[in-house]
Amino acid sequence: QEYTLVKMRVVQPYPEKLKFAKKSLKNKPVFLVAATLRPETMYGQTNCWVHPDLEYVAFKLNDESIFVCSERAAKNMSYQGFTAKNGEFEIITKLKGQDILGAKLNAPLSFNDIIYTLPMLSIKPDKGTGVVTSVPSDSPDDYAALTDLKKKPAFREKYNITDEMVLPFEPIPIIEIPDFGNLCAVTVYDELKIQSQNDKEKLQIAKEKVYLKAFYEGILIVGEFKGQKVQDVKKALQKKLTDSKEAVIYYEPEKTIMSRSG
Ligand code: ZZB
Repeated sequence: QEYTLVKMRVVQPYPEKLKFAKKSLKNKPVFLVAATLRPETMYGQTNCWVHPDLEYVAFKLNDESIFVCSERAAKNMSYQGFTAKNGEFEIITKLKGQDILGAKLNAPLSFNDIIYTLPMLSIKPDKGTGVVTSVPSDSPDDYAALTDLKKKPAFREKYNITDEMVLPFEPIPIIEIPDFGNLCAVTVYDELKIQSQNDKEKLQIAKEKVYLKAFYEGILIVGEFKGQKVQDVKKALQKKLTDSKEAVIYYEPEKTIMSRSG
């Protein structure tokens, strides 16, 4: 499986736990890296998700910048030429998702200059990097999780998330899809009467409803490829992001192969 790894730069002031590692960071840029299949949606990023209870690592790349992601993903990256020595990666510090919640980020292409790192409880530890970028206009999971945080002050408090990190951020219309309008995730969320990010079955149906339709019939309504079909610009946007070093290509081994080899 090929993903686009979007580099979301951590902006000062760093979270306490990253400051601790500052000596070894030597002002090198630190990125939370999110695996996505939808590079064409990056205009609509409103926040980044991490799981509060999952473990993440900060490790050094061969260009000395720092990536934060799951240890499993770091290991995969070390076999894909990201680090100085094949199969090896130098962990600067281990972190819990909790430790990076609230971190300020600058994300490529996003219409928001600054977005925040927020908690999502449905993040799968064994997929991608464990860091997920949030596009609530086009991803039902993201819209559900953002709506949960907006609706439930107690949920924000539990994770020390302030109002300013959540309340100003609305889904941004970026792709027009026939029958679904320009906020397809909001459309299906309402249609299926989804209640929260824990509504697993409905969210699965919601995703299936929009996925193929977005790919084959979606039209970008923003950015330099405005007016073009999603299927025609996906590759071009991936290339734009990798050429500008705001993203890299990352491969995930098939799970069946992983389990066969132990
Ligand atoms: C931006 C985005 C915009 C995404 C969208 C989806 C959608 P798939 O197809 O099942 O492989 N993702 C990545 N890693 C994780 C994880 N560890 N746990 C939970 N979710 C994760 O799903 C790939 C997508 O799942 C990725 O693409 C990422 O969210 C999320 F408009 O990135 B996506 C209808 C979906 N729309």
